[in-house]
Amino acid sequence: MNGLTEETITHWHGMIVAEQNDGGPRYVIQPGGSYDYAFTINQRACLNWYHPHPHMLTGEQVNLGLAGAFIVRDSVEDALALPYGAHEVPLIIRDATLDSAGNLQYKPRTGGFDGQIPLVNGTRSPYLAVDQGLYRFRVLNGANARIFGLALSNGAPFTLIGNDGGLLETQTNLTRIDIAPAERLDLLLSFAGLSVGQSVTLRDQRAGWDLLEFRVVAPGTGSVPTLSLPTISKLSNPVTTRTFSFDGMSKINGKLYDMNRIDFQVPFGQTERWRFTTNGNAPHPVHVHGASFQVQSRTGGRGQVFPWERGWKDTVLLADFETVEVLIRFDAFRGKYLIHCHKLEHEDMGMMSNFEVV
Ligand SMILES: [Cu+2]
Repeated sequence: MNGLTEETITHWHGMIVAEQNDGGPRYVIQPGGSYDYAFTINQRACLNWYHPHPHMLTGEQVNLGLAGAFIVRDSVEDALALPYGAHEVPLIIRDATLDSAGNLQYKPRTGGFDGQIPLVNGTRSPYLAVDQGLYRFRVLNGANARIFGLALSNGAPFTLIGNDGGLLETQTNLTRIDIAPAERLDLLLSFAGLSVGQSVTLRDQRAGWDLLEFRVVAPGTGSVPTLSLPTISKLSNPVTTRTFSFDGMSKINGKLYDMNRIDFQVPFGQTERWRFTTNGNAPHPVHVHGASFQVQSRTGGRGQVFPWERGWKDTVLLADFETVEVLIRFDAFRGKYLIHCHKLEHEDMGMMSNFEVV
């Protein structure tokens, strides 16, 4: 039910659902109205999230707090006996600006909202009391536009085991991970190397921010295990290549979003290569509805595919001077879906395109 004084609709980011349940802008609910969703969850275990998707109002509504995460589980993941309960912690990281009364204040900029302070799970200057054991952190960048450069204050590595579309094939120790809006991470971290009474801080090395202090308050045991992670079938042999140029701050392939225009059709079940390019005004986190994709290459700019970009993704970061290629196949539902920039201010200005799986 829409209790706002403006239109809204909820999109289930990362969920593979039919068009009627995807919550795109063509399905907005008027104030006082309601919408019935009903869908079966049939996909890999992963961390997904939900947020509004009304045309031109997404940035404001997400920034003022209408978003959250949810976890999908399956038997493959269960078999790994990963940390759970108090040792599995979702971390929704975003930035915010507060007014003099301490309320969230949305001040959009065409280059993307630039908040003055970080929030983790909606909390300012947070800490988490931990024991010396092993933890699983389910991380979501829930910011409108900010990229976070995650690192620990003591230089210790995280163990990356998953991302947007669930578990990766291999675990990787990394001392820094850059995460763009809408991207997710599945991280293992043991505090066994710290004494009770010590602490370590999760930091954002891009802004120089402290994000979350881990205070070790109790003894515990548990080091990072060597996991037998699932294999991922690779998409291959694309039938066609489509190029999407993210132009300026509001256009894809030179066009502003038009809710009533379908820009292209994609045959159901066909593997395609989608090439994302930009001629400036990036970074653009590119998000696709209706299917996950596999990142193949990044040329120019940072010039590599990072460990957190392997496996299944629904959002990939495109920076200036970069071309990113992915393979994608829509094999769950026919219907109308979206590709757009997930810098929400770009999305709201029209950097979005409708397509139809036929
Ligand atoms: Cu953009």
